[in-house]
Amino acid sequence: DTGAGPEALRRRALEALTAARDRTALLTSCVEDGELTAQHSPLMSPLVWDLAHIGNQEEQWLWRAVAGREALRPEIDPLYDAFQHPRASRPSLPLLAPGEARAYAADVRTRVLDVLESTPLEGRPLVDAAFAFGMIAQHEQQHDETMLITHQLRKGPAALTAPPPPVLRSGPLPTEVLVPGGPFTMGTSDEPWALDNERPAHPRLVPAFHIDTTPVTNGAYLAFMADGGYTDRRWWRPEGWAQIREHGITAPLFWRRDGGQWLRRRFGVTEPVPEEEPVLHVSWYEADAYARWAGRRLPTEAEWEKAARHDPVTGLSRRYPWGDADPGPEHANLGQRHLRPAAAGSYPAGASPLGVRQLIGDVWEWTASDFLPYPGFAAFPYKEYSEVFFGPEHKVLRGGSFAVDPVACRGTFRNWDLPVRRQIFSGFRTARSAELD
Ligand code: AVJ
Ligand code: FE
Repeated sequence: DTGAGPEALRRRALEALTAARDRTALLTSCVEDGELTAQHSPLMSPLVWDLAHIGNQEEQWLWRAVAGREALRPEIDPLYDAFQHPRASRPSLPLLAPGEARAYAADVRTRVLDVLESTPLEGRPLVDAAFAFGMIAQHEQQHDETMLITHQLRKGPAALTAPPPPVLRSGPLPTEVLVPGGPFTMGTSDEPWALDNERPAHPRLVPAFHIDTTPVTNGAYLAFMADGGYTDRRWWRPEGWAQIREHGITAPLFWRRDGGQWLRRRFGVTEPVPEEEPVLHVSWYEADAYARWAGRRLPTEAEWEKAARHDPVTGLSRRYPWGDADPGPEHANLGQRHLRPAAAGSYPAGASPLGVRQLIGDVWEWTASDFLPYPGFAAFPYKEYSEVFFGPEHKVLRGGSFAVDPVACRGTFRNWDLPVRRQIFSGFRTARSAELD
């Protein structure tokens, strides 16, 4: 059964929940329990908070809201409410200990799988069940990316290893691609697991523009650094200039100069910065400054999505750059299979109709755009997922990183963060308007 019938929905939900839990188990078992309660960075929660928060959200949405059952641990809800406790304060909360957190998440999961077997997946009184299972699987995978960021910030020897991405390259590529002007369909109204901020589908007029064929590489970024990029105020927004001055920032996060060369530390291993890889761990301000130095700019969110989804032959928007098929290992570097981005120009099978590469996977891509609702937006199922973050203080990132699972990544998926953030798996590509030709 590969269609959209109830059995296929059920199977997809089971697979997505199971894959997420396998990843969570790996991320929370590859270090000693003592490290789960430690604060590896004030920017992040202790790993044991993510673990119990995953279980608590699952309890709230699937056990309570979908199944209509009585709360299992209502007294811990406030501890795991992200809005009540900023990340830096979470280590000092009376959190469930690692063993308790594991047992709680496992207990919720056992109950939820019973619910999945016995619940009609069509519309339910409180929340649509088919959507809720997908939302919770995505939520866990999002926290699995968050936990991988915590692992990257953690000191000490490697706890996680993975093979490097395959070398999947073909001939020389043009540096940029022209995307013709005209309307395209942005967002979605029919992707079943799309979150509220991706909805609804709506027309957008996007004038012609050029966009980089691949994300900006470490090699290109090193040229910006060598040209005094971090010491020339001309390239920087005032807030970005203030940040690099205050914190003495002269390179992407996790980079260190050793004699004549730049090294970077990744998951406990230090190595020379590979020039052909997309640059990673840069803030929106660094991406914006690089683009200005290069005589270009960041793409808007609409430009990014048009480059990723618009098929100029049919005029329709695809689910992914390569078409409507779910992401396979030949299309994109996703799912923590490899703990690094692939060389720029990789994944020819994942190219867009116009030949833009690596839009999905590898690195999150900063866009020029503020995180704002689409026309017709309706918060669903809760205001705290997206709505409370709308506004000029958050910038949109697109495309997903090597750390994102396919279930939480699509051509329409929108991520957001503060423009100063650089511990996330963030890179970028640049663009320019075509009317300046
Ligand atoms: C969409 C990645 C910004 O991690 O803050 C997790 C996802 N929302 N739990 C975040 C999320 C609630 C969210 N981002
Ligand atoms: Fe969460």
